[in-house]
Amino acid sequence: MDNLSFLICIAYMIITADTSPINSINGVIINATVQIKIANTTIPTTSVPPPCPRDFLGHSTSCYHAAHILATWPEAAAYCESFGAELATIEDAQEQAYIEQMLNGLPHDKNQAAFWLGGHDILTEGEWQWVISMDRIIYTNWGDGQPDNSHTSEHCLELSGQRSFKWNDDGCEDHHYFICETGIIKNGGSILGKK
Ligand SMILES: [Ca+2]
Ligand SMILES: [Ca+2]
Ligand SMILES: [Ca+2]
Repeated sequence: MDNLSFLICIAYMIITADTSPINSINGVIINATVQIKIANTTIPTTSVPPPCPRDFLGHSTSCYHAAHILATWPEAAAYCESFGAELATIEDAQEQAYIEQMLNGLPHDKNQAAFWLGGHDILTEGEWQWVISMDRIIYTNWGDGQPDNSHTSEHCLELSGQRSFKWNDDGCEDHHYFICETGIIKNGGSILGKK
């Protein structure tokens, strides 16, 4: 490289350097982040999403799949289990918010659609539990007036698009979309966060 080329190269590196944030003490630059462009390619610095099975989206330690299939609640549960997953469990407000965000990014008719979750009160009316773990449901996000056990026959839990994704109890034999959940994939292929 001749001297002229060398100077042009140095000038290019200075021009393309992103030196913020910069802290300066007595003229000495510290804590400067420098991003050098190589052949118009910027080295990616974004975080990597959690590793999930194909067609699942990751958040925290779980992966989710919103199935664009209409099924009864038992059919939906069986479908999820066939992929090593379960009907989704929403256990806190953060998980609820993530699932709402995910559904808003999908092409379902969200004003009409409902999505089965893994909750039910089949065993004892009014005692809601998650189907796989059998844990009592602690966090809830019921819509106004729900659960109402309409016609004394609503024992399965859905996210209701008509209710801005709040929860509703519905008849388990109704046909809705559904959400499957499974743990993220650890190195070696095993599932983290699930029994
Ligand atoms: Ca969950
Ligand atoms: Ca019920
Ligand atoms: Ca209801």
